[in-house]
Amino acid sequence: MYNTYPKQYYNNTKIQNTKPVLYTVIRIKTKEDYDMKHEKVAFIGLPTVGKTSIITLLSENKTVTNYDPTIGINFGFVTLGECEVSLFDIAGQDRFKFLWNGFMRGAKVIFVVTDSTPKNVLNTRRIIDEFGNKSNSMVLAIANKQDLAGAMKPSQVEDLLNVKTYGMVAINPRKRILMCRIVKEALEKIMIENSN
Ligand SMILES: Nc1nc2c(ncn2[C@@H]2O[C@H](COP(=O)(O)OP(=O)(O)OP(=O)(O)O)[C@@H](O)[C@H]2O)c(=O)[nH]1
Ligand SMILES: [Mg+2]
Repeated sequence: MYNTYPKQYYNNTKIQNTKPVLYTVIRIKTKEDYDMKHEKVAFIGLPTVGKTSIITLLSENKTVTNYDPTIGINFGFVTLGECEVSLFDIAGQDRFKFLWNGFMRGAKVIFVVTDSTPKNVLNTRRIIDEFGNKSNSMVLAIANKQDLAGAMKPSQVEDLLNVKTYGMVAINPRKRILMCRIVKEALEKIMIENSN
């Protein structure tokens, strides 16, 4: 998973972290790449809700323990069946909101992530109103941090957000399979809808 805005650059100090970005851009395609379908999925939501944790779990099968705010965006990839899915995790901080529309463009599915606290869910509702309705993508929600005391149940979050909502614990490695299944089923549903 590669951050396009290396923190070293952002802090105006030494640039050390640009190689992985180039690697992503000029990656030589293999025959298998051409045989595969490619789809884009984006994750948006307020800071600290767990977007980076989710794409790290999906793409690297690792859990995130520290909070390292995303600067700009992170990319990740996961192969689900015959499909290589590129995962775009867009920084939640207000100063990066100008990026959201651009990076969501072309995404088949947009996951709006919340940390399942009542306050965050209500603020997430505003995000859906502002960004979700503009796009042609399928919009789904992730009620993350289900392990924390006081977390709203996914069904309660769904009632407030008015979009299909899945519970998640992005710091639990055993939840990776569930998260893969959620993404795969969403993409399959879109494919079926588009073929009708
Ligand atoms: N308890 C708990 N903590 C979690 C969970 N998912 C993520 N976290 C923690 O929440 C913190 C923030 O997670 P991130 O994934 O960095 O949050 P983010 O949404 O990417 O935040 P920004 O990059 O600022 O937009 C980290 O310390 C994670 O370890 C979860 O399901 N349960
Ligand atoms: Mg992040």
